[in-house]
Amino acid sequence: MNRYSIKMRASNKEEGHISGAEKIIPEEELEQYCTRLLARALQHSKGKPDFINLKIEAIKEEEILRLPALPVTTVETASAEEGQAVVQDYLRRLGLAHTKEILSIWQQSYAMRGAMLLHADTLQRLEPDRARGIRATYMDLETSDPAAKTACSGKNHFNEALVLATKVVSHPNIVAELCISDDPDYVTGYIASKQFGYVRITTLKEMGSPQGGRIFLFRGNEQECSACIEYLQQQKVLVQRT
Ligand code: PML
Ligand code: MG
Repeated sequence: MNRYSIKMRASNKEEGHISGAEKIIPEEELEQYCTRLLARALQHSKGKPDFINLKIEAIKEEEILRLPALPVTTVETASAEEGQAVVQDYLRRLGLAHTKEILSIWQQSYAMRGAMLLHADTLQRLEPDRARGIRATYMDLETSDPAAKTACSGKNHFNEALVLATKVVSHPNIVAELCISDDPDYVTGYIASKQFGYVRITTLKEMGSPQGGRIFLFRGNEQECSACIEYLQQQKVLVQRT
């Protein structure tokens, strides 16, 4: 089956980045998804875009890696403080020593477009471009469920994050991913790892805060780091939910 990757990004002069989304879909669905992503770009609550980019690339079936979605659990928390303590506890359980420092470095990712790639033990930052960060891309949920397809016209934070986290933590050198949304009204975040799966934390920041970002925690040598960045940015992945 011929597949295509479609990526949409929209921006305007006042806000900068407004919205972005991506899909990997069969050729016969290409037209309808272009329309949906365009609608999504035009209807975002952040404002009207003055620039919309739709990038479409053909993908060969043999280039695609299929991964089962991480198992999902939820921890209910009542405050940002409680949520951060849960993250710290999971980092400890993953065998990391510098849990407090990692939480504090996480805040530096809030100003970045992509994610921070941080050495889990030395706390060295590993992104080649620190302002841009690492953008995990070329991934989608493989589904035949029509409801999931319709949902594409609006953002589904959870589905999109589960796909990204599954791709990211499936790499052998990634120990965990931490994420807080930058959407002011979305306070659920997560810590994902091979060991504990995708752990949703219901309150991880204050309501109304536009501060959010991602850290990928890496363990390995320089060569493994280059291979990991290549995987995060180039490997085509379809995530399957059972
Ligand atoms: C984002 O805004 O893209 C991050 C979404 C985090 C989703 C957390 C969840 O609902 O599980
Ligand atoms: Mg956002």
